[in-house]
Amino acid sequence: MPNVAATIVSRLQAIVGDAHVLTAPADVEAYVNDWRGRYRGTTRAVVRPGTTQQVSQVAAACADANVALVPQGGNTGMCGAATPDASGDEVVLSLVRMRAIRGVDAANATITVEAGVTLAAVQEAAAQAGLLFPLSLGSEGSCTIGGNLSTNAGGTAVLRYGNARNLVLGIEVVLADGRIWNGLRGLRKDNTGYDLKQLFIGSEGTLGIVTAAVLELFAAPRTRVTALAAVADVAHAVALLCAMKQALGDRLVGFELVSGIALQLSRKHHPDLPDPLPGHPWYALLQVDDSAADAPLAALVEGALAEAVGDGVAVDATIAQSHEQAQRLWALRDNISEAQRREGPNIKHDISVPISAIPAFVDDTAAATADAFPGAQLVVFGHLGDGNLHYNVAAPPGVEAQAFLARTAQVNRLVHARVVAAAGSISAEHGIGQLKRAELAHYKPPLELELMRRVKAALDPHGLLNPGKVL
Ligand code: FAD
Ligand code: 2HG
Ligand code: ZN
Repeated sequence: MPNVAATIVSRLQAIVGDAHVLTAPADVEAYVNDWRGRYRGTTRAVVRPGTTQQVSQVAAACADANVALVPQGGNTGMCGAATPDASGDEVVLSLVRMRAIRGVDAANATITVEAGVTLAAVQEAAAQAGLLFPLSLGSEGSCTIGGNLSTNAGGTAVLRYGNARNLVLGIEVVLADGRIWNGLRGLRKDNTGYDLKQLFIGSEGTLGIVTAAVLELFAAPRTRVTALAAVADVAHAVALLCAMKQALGDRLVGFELVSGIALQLSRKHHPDLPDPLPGHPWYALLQVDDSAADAPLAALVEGALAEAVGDGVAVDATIAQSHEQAQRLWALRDNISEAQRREGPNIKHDISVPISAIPAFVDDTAAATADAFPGAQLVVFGHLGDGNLHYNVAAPPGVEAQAFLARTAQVNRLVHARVVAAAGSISAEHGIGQLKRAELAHYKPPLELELMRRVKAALDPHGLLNPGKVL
């Protein structure tokens, strides 16, 4: 009898067609590396099914052959969660061909999309229907809805609309054994037992393969104000956040914190971008939306910011005068990640603590980092409105990046110990993947880990879905 694992490639070819099973090194190259260039694996094959039925048959064939699957969307993740291991035994299951928008129900304010649709394409389809899909990330042109749900992505509008999991009404999932669970319900209220979809959301491809989802849409903003404020320190940024929430209510959609260092790094790699309030240590970028076309939003925001400056909460502020100016302010913020990548490797911490604890966390961690790793460069920015900071640490000038990366475990411990002391989370939005597995095992209470393992065993008893990730 032929070895089933050895014949898996031909079985996959029979399911999806030869053209959609990639095995040549040049063809699989883009699927075995991660966006940050931190992980590299090898794969038996990359299979690219075009329908849910094909995903189901692929999963069943792999289960039969005891071959592990690594689901992958846009491959923009930050934790190596979509990269196969080095064994060459795993199959990468790319969902990028599943790009159909199955339908928009305007009266129900929902859109049903397949897993491989990019986030930008969902936003665009919602806009064409006169509605808004509010999830928004710097990677939105390439990341996919399957990846967004599987990482429970956050982004820059969580303050108003919540994380990805808050925007999902239903999902379709292929289970480890190939069965299809059609949970594509468009209901806002459904208390018929456990909310199973939420188990799959944020599970990083370890519990099931998301093939489609029903997403919630919202009234489109007709008036938008984008503003940049300079503040003296993080405590003042938090005070400004509180003042803006009070003044603007839920019209405040995003409130991003950017250190002066992070902003200048972004400009270093995009010198065409503006520097409207030069020379400050910290900035807050605000987005304020109203669904009414004639809302006096600009006057409201201007008044609130003027009061904040008058009260000494902010040092200075500027409001974008056009859509183009607003986009350029957002580009300053959104390009930080890419600018840091161009600078070379860095040690990322994607953390959350209660918003009230952020100023002390930032001060204390900066002092401790300077003590333990003199000259280490801190690039701190993120979603202050959600209590989520990207606390990235890069090598001191003159120190070879790889030599500094060898100290990752110590740097992680320094930062994460302070996160946990502040009752925070070591992964606010990027997930665990392979990057933070050891940290998860170290910090999660044993009972939570045990419950997670039991869920994993129930849904993937043979450990064939994205092994070596999360747990
Ligand atoms: P991938 O990277 O392909 O996969 C990510 C994980 O999901 C892996 O575990 C993979 O196995 C799993 N997966 C993918 N598709 C499926 C599926 N259909 N079924 C089951 N599992 C699946 N993230 C944020 O949260 N907030 C941000 O603001 C943000 N900004 C970013 C900015 C930049 C410039 C970049 C490069 C990344 C950013 N990210 C951000 C990280 C990343 O874009 C998100 O995690 C995104 O949700 C990943 O989507 P993807 O399609 O690229 O998934
Ligand atoms: C962002 O908010 C992303 O820009 C990426 O989550 C953060 O690169 C990072 O550390
Ligand atoms: Zn982020």
